[in-house]
Amino acid sequence: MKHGIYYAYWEQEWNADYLYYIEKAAKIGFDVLEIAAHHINGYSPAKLAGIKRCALDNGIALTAGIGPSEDKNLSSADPAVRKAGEAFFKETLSNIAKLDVHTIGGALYSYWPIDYSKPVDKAGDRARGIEGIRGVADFAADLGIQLCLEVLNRFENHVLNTAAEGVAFVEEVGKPNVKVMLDTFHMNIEEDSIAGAIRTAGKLLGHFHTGECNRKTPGLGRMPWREIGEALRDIGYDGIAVMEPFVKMGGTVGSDIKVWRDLSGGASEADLDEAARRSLVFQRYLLG
Ligand SMILES: [Mn+2]
Repeated sequence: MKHGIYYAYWEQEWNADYLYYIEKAAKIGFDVLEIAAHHINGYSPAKLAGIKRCALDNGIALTAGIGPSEDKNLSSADPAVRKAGEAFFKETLSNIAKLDVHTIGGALYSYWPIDYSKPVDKAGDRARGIEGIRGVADFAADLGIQLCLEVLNRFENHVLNTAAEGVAFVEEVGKPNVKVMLDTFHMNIEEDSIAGAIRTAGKLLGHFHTGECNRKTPGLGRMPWREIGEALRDIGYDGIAVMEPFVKMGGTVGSDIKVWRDLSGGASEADLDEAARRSLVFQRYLLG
């Protein structure tokens, strides 16, 4: 298993200098840095090439995360929005391919953050989401990219809340490069058994996010890491475990993630680096 971290641990805005975080992740000892795909369509070819080169030079593989905005939602009831979503995905996939990214995860089948002030049509969104993902899956496959559909808790999405729902969705899509993605933070809210959910995903598990129940770095809370490690070994998971901690208030990241207190204990950037390093040691030991 390879181990990574999501850059937004250190950031309060989604747009960031990825060169800086590639070097930081490498120095701490990570194999992988996960970046947000939201802004890269505005990057020049030279900037994309520079990021790819920096990752290569630092021995870091990149993965991408995304929560499409509401106007690019593949499951929208509005055909024009679905069309915009497909165009957005094709452009984004082409650009992340230039970064040598082979895994993109998140609420690809929907949008994020969800606006629950509007009525929810779970069955309709699910059906349109399946068609939408099917419509971009071959395009992604041609670029060597797997689409990992993240199962989210009820407060952030309504289409996929459990591993079983993720598996049923992915099986209905029926494309080999479309996989289930699980995240311990969301599983803690929705699953009867966290290990059971991992076993339910089984061979369809394509990407894995880690974090404590309150999104602190793995090892600081009460998540059953030993049980999680056993389940990942049972299913023969040999993908990437990306820790996705959020511990600082502020900015768009703080408000989108709903961080309303400083969970870092007033940590400096150096303290955050050290906490990530300790968590990486812990995660390698328990997950493998
Ligand atoms: Mn996640």
